[in-house]
Parts: sequence; structure tokens; C-alpha cells
Amino acid sequence: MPGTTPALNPTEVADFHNVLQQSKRIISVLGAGISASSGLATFRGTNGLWNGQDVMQVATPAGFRHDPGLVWQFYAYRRHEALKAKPNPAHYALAELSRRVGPSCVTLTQNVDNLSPRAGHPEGQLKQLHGNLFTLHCVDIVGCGYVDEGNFKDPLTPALDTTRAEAAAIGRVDPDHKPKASPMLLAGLARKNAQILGEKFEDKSPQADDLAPLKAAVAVGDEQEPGAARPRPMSDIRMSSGLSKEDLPQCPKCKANILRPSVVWFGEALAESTAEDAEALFADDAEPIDLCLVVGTSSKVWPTAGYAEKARKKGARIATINIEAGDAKGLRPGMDWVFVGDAAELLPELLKPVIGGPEGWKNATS
Ligand code: BV8
Repeated sequence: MPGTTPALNPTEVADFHNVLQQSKRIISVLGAGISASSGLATFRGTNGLWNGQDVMQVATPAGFRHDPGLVWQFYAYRRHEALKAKPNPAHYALAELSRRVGPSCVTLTQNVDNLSPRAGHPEGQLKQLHGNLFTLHCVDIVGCGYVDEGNFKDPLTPALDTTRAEAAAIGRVDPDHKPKASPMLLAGLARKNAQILGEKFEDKSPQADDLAPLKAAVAVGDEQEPGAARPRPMSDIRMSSGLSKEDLPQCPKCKANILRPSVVWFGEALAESTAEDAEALFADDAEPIDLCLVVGTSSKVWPTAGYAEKARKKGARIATINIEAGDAKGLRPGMDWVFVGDAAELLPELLKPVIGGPEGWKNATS
């Protein structure tokens, strides 16, 4: 968070600046942490989306097949939050670096929040590896193939209006600063876990009391005396997304299917052209890479988690920018750097020798 970044080691920064100014080919790998200062929850951090609920059930084709309404609620919430957010100085600084260095400076982002494009990041130098929340496509991508880019409508449908009372509880931050999903989202996830996992399902799913800051609905006829402490498994709560396919975005072309967010779910392959473009950067016949910036990522999701190592093999020195030093991977003393702090504060400082002061690029768009 602003003001909490410890002073950087001037010798390390000078060494980094020296390499930066001589670098011709720079690859940046971005994760959710770069957007944290824009107010967007990270997946794994203390206030992350994955805390307390298994989004692995949601960001998957199986989750969407089982209950598209539940998954659409999750993405309606993500779209709403991303539309409210603004790019921060880290997004702008990287866009400016790309403009100054030119086409040999390429950014690979795992983020689907659209903040790098909104910061004016040169389009040809940004690969959105996991897609974008604001592109939708028909679930029948082969037979119909309808794609809707730049759809910023919010809500997409009345049923997906996240400002409705109970839906607004999604992502509510409670005193321990962990977002609480709405009862309907958690109940639906728990029910789906039970369905998908069958008898393997242990009822560790979030208990009703996990929603203490929120009014957890009770199953009809099972009202508890006021103040009763007994937590009940979420699957008891007969709530669900309650949405039907008619409530969800419809394909205007084939008029037979619903639309889905054009994001890459776990178990799905990256878009072929995107994956090819990324792999080409590290190919044997590609030019050497001078510098790789790894910004705000826990480097746990593949194939992106492997790109820094590929850059190393092409000669790059690696600079990790992260609030957690422990998330820097495969460091080589004397070769690589770890700058610990908020990317929104660190990146403008670290890139200054090439991009100049923020008065020249802050809020600049291409
Ligand atoms: C695929 C889109 C093959 C949706 C996402 C090899 C080994 C093991 C597993 C696999 C493997 N290969 C494939 C897999 C499976 C899987 C995978 O990697 N699983 C993991 C969990 C082990 N990978 C896949 O399924 C991929 N597909 O490989 O396809 C294939 C081939 C052919 C045919 C079929 C299949 C697809 C993965 C894409 C998943 N989609 N997102 C959505 O967003 O809803 S993943 C999603 O989570 C994000 O996109 C991102 O990638 C990931 C979260 O990671 P981070 O961005 O790093 O965020 P996180 O919260 O974890 O960390 C934040 C970091 O920021 C922290 O380090 C924190 O300290 C730091 N931070 C916080 N605040 C700040 C900060 N830093 C600086 N400043 C701050 N202020």
C-alpha cells in the first residue's frame, strides 16, 4: 500500500538502472499484484479471491457447465470491480517503457482486468495471456463463433446486477479484511463441490458462520434460536444462484446459446495465437533477451510460471517486483534483483532512467 514500501538498496537500484538503460529486449510478466493498488483483489493474497472459497470451482469449464449462473455472478462481480478501478502508476510506467523501447519490449499479462490497455499500453506489445473480462463469446465457438469485444455493459443482464442488495455482499470486506462472498455464491459453490465431488466431499466448505458479517439465510423451517452458535454447513442453505439460462447473456447471432467471458479457465489452453506469440519470444532462433521484469505474480499458474526461466535461458537478468520477497523464484545472486514493495510505487522509480518522471507519462494514453 502507498507509503509502506521500504527504501530500496541504492547499489542494487544503480546496478539495475545500468542494465535497464542498455537493454534492447525486455520481457515483462505481470500478475494480479500489479493491479492491487488499483483496488482489485489478488487471487492468493490475504484479501484474495481464493481465500475462503474455491474459485478453482468457478474459473473452470466444469464449473460453468454445472452452473453458468454461478460463474456469471462471479464474472459480473469481477467486471463491476474492474470497471470501478483505475490503472495505477505501474500500468502507466510499463506502457511508457514500451513506447520508449519499442517493439522489442513485450508485456505478458495474466490479468484479465483490462487495466493495462486502459493505461494506453501499446496493443502490439501486450499479450493478454488469459483473455479479458470485457470480451464475450458464444459458448458454441465452433458452430456459431460469435465474439463481442469491448463489451463494457454493466450489468450485462438485470439478473447479473451486482449492485442488488444480496449480490452486493459479494467481495464485502469484513473486519479481518477477508472478502466474504455472497451467501448465494458460497452456497452454490458448496452445493457444486458436493455434486462434483460426491462422497469425496468433506463438509469443510465455508460454514454459515463464516458469513457472520453478512446476514446468512437459513433453510426454511430450520430457524435457529437467536444467538444459537451452531454453525451449519453451507450446503444446508437452500440458496443458489437461482439463475436460469434466460437470465444470462444470450448470443445475438445464433440465438440458441448463452455467451461466456473470453477468459482462459483452468484446464483450458491459452488462445493458440497468444501462446505461439509468447513461446516465439523464447525460441532458439529468437534474439537474446536482456531483461525480464516479473511484476506482482506468485508464479504458480502455468504456462506463464515458466516464462521467467525461459527468459533466463535467453540471457536475461530477472528483476522481481513484489510485496513478498518469497515469491521471487530461482534467483541467481549477483545476477537477479528482488525489489520488495508495491509495484505502483516501485516501477515508476525503477524505470525512471528510461521513462523520465511521471509528469511526462502519468495518465498518458497512447
Ligand atoms: C493450460 C483467468 C494446457 C480467469 C486464470 C504444469 C504444472 C502444473 C499445473 C499445470 C501445468 N500446466 C497446466 C497446468 C494446469 C493449470 C495450472 O497452472 N494450475 C495451477 C493452479 C497449478 N494451468 C492451466 O490450466 C492453463 N492452461 O496449461 O492448458 C492445455 C493444453 C491443451 C489443451 C488443454 C489444456 C490455464 C491457466 C489459466 C487460468 N486462468 N485467470 C480469471 O481470471 O478468472 S489464472 C488466474 O490466477 C490469473 O490469471 C493468474 O494467472 C492466476 C493468479 O496468479 P497471480 O496473478 O500471480 O495472482 P496471485 O494472487 O496468485 O499472486 C499475486 C502476487 O502479487 C503475489 O505474489 C503477491 O505477493 C503480489 N502482490 C500483491 N500486491 C502487490 C503485489 N506485488 C506488487 N505490488 C503489490 N501491491
